Amino acid sequence: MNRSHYSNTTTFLDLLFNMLLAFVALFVLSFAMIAVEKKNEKTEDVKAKAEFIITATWPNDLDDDYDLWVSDPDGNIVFYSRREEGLMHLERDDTGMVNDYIMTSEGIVKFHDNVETVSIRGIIPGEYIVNIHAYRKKSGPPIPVTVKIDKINPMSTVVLKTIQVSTQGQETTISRFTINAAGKVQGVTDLPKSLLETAEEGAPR
Ligand SMILES: [Ca+2]
Ligand SMILES: [Ca+2]
Repeated sequence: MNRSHYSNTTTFLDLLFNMLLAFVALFVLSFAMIAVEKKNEKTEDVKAKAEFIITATWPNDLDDDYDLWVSDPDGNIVFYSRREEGLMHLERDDTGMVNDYIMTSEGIVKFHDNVETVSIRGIIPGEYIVNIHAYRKKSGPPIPVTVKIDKINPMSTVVLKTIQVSTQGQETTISRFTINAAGKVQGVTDLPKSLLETAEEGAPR
């Protein structure tokens, strides 16, 4: 083997080694990128747990029990006695002052706010109806009940509305809104529709 041949072989081996290093580096990098993508997917999963949050609030010092009734495009209705239907979930039925004290490991904790919450975990395209029903109204004068409908991904308030509830048994349609397949809110009206009557009609006899 002459000197130049030896030198050529060394250069070739160097080149080969460098190429191998580059391949290894690319390989490692691609795995790192897959890991990052997976992490992002996980974060998306957490974010996607609720697409819409509906809250109803009324003055904290009242022992009145107002209820959220929500229907989806498949005809499912959630309220205090059907807490989970389709992709909707009644997170909390606030009954005025009755369930304001919560037993925890730290003792009794008072939850002072009058707030009832329904979450919608996924999108079914079509019309949703949100009603407020005055289940128990101990207070005399008309009471303001505020309902907020928030879209989560991305965050925006679809409806923020305060109604006056004057009698026990009063049912008010807060909003009817239509969601398209992409999750976009397209139409919002408040044309009245009773969900108590709808639930009764649909109930097995
Ligand atoms: Ca309630
Ligand atoms: Ca309460």
